Amino acid sequence: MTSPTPNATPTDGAAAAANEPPRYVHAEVEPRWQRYWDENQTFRAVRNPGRPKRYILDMFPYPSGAGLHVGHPEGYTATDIYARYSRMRGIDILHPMGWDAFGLPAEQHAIRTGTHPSTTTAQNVETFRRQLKMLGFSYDWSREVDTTDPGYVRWTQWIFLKLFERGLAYQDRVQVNWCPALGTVLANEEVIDGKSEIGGHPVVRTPLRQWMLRITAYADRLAKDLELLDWPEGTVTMQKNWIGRSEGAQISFDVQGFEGARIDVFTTRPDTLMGCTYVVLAPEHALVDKITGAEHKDAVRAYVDAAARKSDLDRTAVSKTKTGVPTGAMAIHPITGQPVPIWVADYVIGGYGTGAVMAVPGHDERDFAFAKAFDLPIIEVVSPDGALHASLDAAYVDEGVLVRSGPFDGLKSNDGKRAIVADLEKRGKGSSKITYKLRDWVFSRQRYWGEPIPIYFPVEMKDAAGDPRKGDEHTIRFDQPIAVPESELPLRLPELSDFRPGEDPAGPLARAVDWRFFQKDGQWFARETNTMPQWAGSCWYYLRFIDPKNEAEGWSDKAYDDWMPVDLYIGGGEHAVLHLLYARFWHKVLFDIGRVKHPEPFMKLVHQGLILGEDGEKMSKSRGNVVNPDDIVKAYGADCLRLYEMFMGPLEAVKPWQSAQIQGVVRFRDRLFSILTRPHAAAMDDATRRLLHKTIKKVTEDIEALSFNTAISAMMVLLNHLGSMPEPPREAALALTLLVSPLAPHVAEELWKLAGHDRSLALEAWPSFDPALCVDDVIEMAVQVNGKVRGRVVLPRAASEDDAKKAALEADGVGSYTSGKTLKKFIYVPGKIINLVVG
Ligand code: ANZ
Repeated sequence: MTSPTPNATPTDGAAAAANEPPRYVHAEVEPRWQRYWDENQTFRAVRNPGRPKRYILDMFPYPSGAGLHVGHPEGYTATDIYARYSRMRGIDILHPMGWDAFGLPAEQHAIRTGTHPSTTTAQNVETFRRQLKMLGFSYDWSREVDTTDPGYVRWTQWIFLKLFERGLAYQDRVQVNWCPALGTVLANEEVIDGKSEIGGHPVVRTPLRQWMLRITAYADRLAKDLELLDWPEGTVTMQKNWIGRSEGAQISFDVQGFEGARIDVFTTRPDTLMGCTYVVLAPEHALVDKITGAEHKDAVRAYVDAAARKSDLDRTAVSKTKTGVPTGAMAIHPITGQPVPIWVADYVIGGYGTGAVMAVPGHDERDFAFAKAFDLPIIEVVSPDGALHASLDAAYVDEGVLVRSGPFDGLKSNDGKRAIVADLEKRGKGSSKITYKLRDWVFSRQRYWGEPIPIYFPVEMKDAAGDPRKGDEHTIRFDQPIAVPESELPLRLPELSDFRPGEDPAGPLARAVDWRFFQKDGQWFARETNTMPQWAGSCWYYLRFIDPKNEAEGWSDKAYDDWMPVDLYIGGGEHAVLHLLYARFWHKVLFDIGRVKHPEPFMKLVHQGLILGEDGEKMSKSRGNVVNPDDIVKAYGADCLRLYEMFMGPLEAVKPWQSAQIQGVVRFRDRLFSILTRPHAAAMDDATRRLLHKTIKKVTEDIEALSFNTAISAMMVLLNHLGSMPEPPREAALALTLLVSPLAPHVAEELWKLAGHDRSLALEAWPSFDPALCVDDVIEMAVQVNGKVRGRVVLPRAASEDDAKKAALEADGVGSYTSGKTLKKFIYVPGKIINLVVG
């Protein structure tokens, strides 16, 4: 199903008539090929039995009002090169694109202008699609997905119901960052110094009913399965740190004089237990009130109030001055039975471990600083070498040998941990334990432009004849959530004309009373008015791409077997933690219910480096250093933008935009066109053949390694060589056209056509190389001085006389026979004789 390749427009007709190569006019050539690819569906993803496949995925964009910026095409060009190259290797390719289109900006625009977010989103999508098509990416556009499309939302909601059925979606009252101005809860990352990241509005901490996802149930697998992945080391580490798995022990301290009151602490260092000289409770710990002595009550209460206003990050910084107050109560050391004082201090966090610690100032930096500040005893119980030290200048935090630890003296830390935990177990005072920093995921947002959560609740009317839509008094039984039946999905958003959040934390959907309340068999019900966070849609879009039109299920098993898992995933490092963690979590839940067959979705991951402005600073409107891809394409063409962004440096590197360097790739593109459209020679000389095969090898290996800048350099070298010939050999010209086509597809298609082909080169076979021709043809030769062999050199078989002379004079062992003498004669027979005649 291929139509003949498109003809050039009359702009270059005159040149053609004069029998000269047509001038290259990117503004005419590029759209012409883009239309051709579209009309011929050149890049439709088709699975051919028996062929290998590659699923090559970009992190799909949020279609913002600003349009594409030059950071987008960086990663998108990289995946496109890999996809185009792989197709030519005879591999079936799935390379899709879509829109992560729910989000706050569209909603805020709606609030400002009254335009419905779906209208704004559609306009922005239109712009993004036009811009991406203008760059010539080989997406299968028939698979485009939009997370706001009801046909997509339906399956996002379906997955939510699976989570709900399994107890992985639940409600809780949680302390949240409530931003009244934005009318929504914000993630900790979205709050900076008590203000919203977007807009700088005040944020307060308040408890609110929320939907939570139990990601902590998957903490262990999320940490462990990182091993299966070919991901950047930094990203793996960040995921690990976010999950924060700690192995240690939970230890119980009784409280003197309080029958049944027990303080549980979590520690990673049970080997230091004999050095515990006090216990600390977090200000929010449940026991604080109960055990605080009368004379300490006022101070403790004031301290607890002050702590509630600080962020966890401020509280736990190692460098921060330690603050705290004594409770007056004493804890009983579980092994020695000695009393140790109980303090309240905000360096202990309520939400981590048990919210209490056994303080060991000898071996923990924070405890050390605290003990110094409040003059508490510091005891060395772990020594690097087992020797005793009279005092410590600083906490010794490494492991070592136990000292001053009674029956455990002399044990190495590891054995000490085991022995102490075993002893505690016998006493019923402790056991080994694993904790995670990962918290459950707050999954509800109090805003309009998101997926409705498909849940409703019974409504109790005060007066049986009342109508909750009219505001008659009623109680919503949030404790009795009911799933919307799957057959009723998608649950669509109500039409609203006012998107303002308002003061009601239930969100704007609460105002759509006809949507919210409904009656069934005489009973009133109320829909959930929270919506899902923007993360939801991007948690599973890679699965929709494999089967985007399926109306019976989110994706079929057949489509799954055809395309999953994702073989290469490229996107920004800003998604190193949350998006990837959330998507992996959903994938594992889908694995457990049998809907996916691999434990992990994204096998290989690469982050493209940030492109900075010309001034070396992050691009931003306010700095005025933003480069608009539209301008670059207009001035130089899409191929040059693609080539330039790949030539800037390694894909992963952070690099500044440099306008001057664009000229370099423009020259390369123009020379490609002018040199390769010269008359072709039928024969190819040996040197050209060798260089060609070496170039094919290098470009092939570089593209496999995603090292595009070096691939371009290699092609430049070959082009220079061909440029030195009035008639470059046809075989070399065609091979270079194919090699450059993944990077600069428009000029390559045009060259291919001008060379007499009538089909796109996108499905041509990738050039192959003969390894034998890629080995440098070198030879070892003896170096004679006045007829006697004095050394050896390794030279290309056809080395020039100058090169041979230079190498011979520098050869090991030759210098002592030539120094201080003059070279009278140099005899060189390539491959046979080198003789230096000196005197
Ligand atoms: C005694 C001890 C002795 C500790 C020692 C460390 C060194 P990670 O690795 O982060 O899990 N800790 C426990 N719960 C805490 C909380 N809610 N807020 C602040 N700190 C808390 O660290 C676990 C260690 O952090 C625990 O081990 C505890 O201090 C502290 F030489 O217990 B350790």
